[in-house]
Amino acid sequence: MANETVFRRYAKNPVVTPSAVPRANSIHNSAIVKYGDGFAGVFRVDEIDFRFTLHVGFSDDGIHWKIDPAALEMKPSKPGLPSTPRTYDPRLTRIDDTYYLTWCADSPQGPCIGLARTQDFREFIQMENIMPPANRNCVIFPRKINGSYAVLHRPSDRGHTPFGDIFYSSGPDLTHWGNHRFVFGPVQGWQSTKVGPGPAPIETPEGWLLIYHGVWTSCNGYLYYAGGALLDLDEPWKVIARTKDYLLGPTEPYERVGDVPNVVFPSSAIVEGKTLRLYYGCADTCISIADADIDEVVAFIKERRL
Ligand code: BMA
Repeated sequence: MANETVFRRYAKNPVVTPSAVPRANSIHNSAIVKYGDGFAGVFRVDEIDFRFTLHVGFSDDGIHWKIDPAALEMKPSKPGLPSTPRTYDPRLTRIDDTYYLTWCADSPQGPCIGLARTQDFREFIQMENIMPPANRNCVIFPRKINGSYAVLHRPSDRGHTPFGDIFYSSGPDLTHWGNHRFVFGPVQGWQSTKVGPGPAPIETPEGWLLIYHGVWTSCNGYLYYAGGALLDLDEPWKVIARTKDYLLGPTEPYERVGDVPNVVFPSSAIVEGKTLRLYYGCADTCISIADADIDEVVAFIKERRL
């Protein structure tokens, strides 16, 4: 049974399951944006040989998807860029007419953050990695802030990372990053082990709306929840409000049962009118959606703040 939340789950969840890609063992934490008259996505696929690959998909309605059975191959912007053998947890951000893809790339030195750009979801140009190891989550803001590109990210370790704070960094050109600021870290309860940024922050009159994941450690392992925060528009490392109650937690069978049980992993948000549609990975196995009125999400964060 669903618990109290401003999000309403889609009745036919999950909307994307491993049957969408022939070689998929699972398909989950994925990046979806509005594109043309419909939607485009970069999907995380854990294949049946346990390679982790990214696959491009298109959809007219955001629910029914045609996903490329072949893994995405990127074109390097210059020679000598780090190779990306194992790729997962993509995020997409549109800035002007370009979509920027970030993802976690396992390397011998630990997980780091890759970056590519595309305008048509057919050609992806790989750029310099955004973050060195160890870092496992990174998303770009949808516009420059005070003249600089800006990201939220989560320094990590090589393993399952029993800690984790969200940091802000900015830079002039998507290659050189600095001005690192702590944004927020774990606090008691469902977000007591680690936190990490989810979809690209959404600009609202009340601040940047960030949906993030928070992790709790039970005697049986990690449980993943979706929380919300409002960050200052000009200085996004300043937290205006942050949820004490989670926005969405693993309560449905498809969120509780899968390769990794009890995981709700928010990775994309689409705003159309007043509706915020959240795409989230479920139990590291499939993808679901939940809708909310964006004003109600903002009000929830302010009312149920820590
Ligand atoms: C995190 C990431 C996610 C995954 C989650 C739960 O560390 O690797 O991709 O959904 O663990 O297994």
